[in-house]
Amino acid sequence: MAAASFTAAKFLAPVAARSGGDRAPPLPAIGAASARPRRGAQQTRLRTALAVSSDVLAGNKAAQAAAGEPVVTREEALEVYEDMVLGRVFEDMCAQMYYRGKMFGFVHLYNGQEAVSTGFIKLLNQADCVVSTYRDHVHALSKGVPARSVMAELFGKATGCCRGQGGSMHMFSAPHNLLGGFAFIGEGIPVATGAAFAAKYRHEVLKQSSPDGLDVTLAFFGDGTCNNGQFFECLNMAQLWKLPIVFVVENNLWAIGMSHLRATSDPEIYKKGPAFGMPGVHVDGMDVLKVREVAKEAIQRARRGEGPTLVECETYRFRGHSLADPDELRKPDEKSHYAARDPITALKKYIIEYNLATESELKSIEKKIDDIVEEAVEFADASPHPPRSQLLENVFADPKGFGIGPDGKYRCEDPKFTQGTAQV
Ligand SMILES: Cc1ncc(C[n+]2csc(CCOP(=O)(O)OP(=O)(O)O)c2C)c(N)n1
Ligand SMILES: [Mg+2]
Repeated sequence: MAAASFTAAKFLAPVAARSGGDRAPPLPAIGAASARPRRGAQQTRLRTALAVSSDVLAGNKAAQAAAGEPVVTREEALEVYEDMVLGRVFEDMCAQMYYRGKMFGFVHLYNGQEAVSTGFIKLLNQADCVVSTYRDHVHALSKGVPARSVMAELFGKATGCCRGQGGSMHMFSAPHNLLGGFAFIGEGIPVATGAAFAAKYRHEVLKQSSPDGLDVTLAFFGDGTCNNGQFFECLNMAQLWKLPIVFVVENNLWAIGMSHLRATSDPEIYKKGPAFGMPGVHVDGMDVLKVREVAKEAIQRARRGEGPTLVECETYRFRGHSLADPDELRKPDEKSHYAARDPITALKKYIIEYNLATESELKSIEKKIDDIVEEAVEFADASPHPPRSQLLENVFADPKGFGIGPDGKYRCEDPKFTQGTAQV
């Protein structure tokens, strides 16, 4: 059975019980494994995948916890803590820099959602791929792109990971297999599906992948994006071809100012996995250790060649949609409900309770991160702007096209170019 490696099926409390939104959705009476054979459908086409609950710490893990044993080692806990603190401090610094006029365009911060990025991406190998959205800085950091390259990119500087051509919504780094932030919602999902197809091709046809198994791709996107056709098309292809991909939905309950519960006919996104024959899993996205357990299982399934998994992480953003959003639509009690579940505070508590590290050890991690982020700002600020000749680079595939003149020089190098008088 496709979902056999996930723990037993156990259903969530109805979504209506969640905080957020202003309309209770009709409660779906659909059991996860309830997909009935359509008339004439063959037995072999029956869906066998299960939608499973987030409670992955049940069973062995619960026994471990009951016996007073932590579910992570000290090294793992500290790595995870450091990455989450890096994400938070970096984003807070971005807010400061944005309001000081150091960044241009829209900037979407990730505060509150760190458990998802860290819980998944820190389990990847270098050769594995990440595809993100416009809320992409922290995914880049978790994948190992240096903070100074991300900050310089945000400042539009030549030393940024895209040499200043991408900006906030388009982080990309080939050496880290970060295949991009994408500003159009859903746009990254086919790219991720293609990357997963390439990994399968390398493994099965070219016999090129590592002995561990297939390289895995993680596609991150939001709840609002799950009502977009590309999501459904890619779920279909990924399952049809058993691609090594994990679809990670960061369900923060809102798509700009649209409540997920108002916009979605069945708000339990994870149940859409079994509709395509893959496991769908819901996890508490404010608990990094739970996310990590689910992520481990989904990534291993993909690596073993067992195909895709859809994981819905219930999370929350602590700031407005972007730094230009006054965030007046979400109710204060909803915000405070999730603020009280801050994933970094929760992990800190866990680390101390289980004696994985002392308060002062965590403080020194926080200090180290403060220094890294300070240095990133200094580096970005001191870096040069991209040269004018870079303006049309990567815009035109045809070197004889609009961007480059017959003399082989970029047309933008013509001093008359910006005056609109250059011959093109
Ligand atoms: C194809 C497309 N349509 C509309 C938009 C405008 N838009 C920008 S963000 C957004 C909401 C996305 O919400 P969600 O997927 O939940 O992600 P979140 O911002 O919550 O991380 C929309 C509709 C867009 N970027 N792309
Ligand atoms: Mg959302």
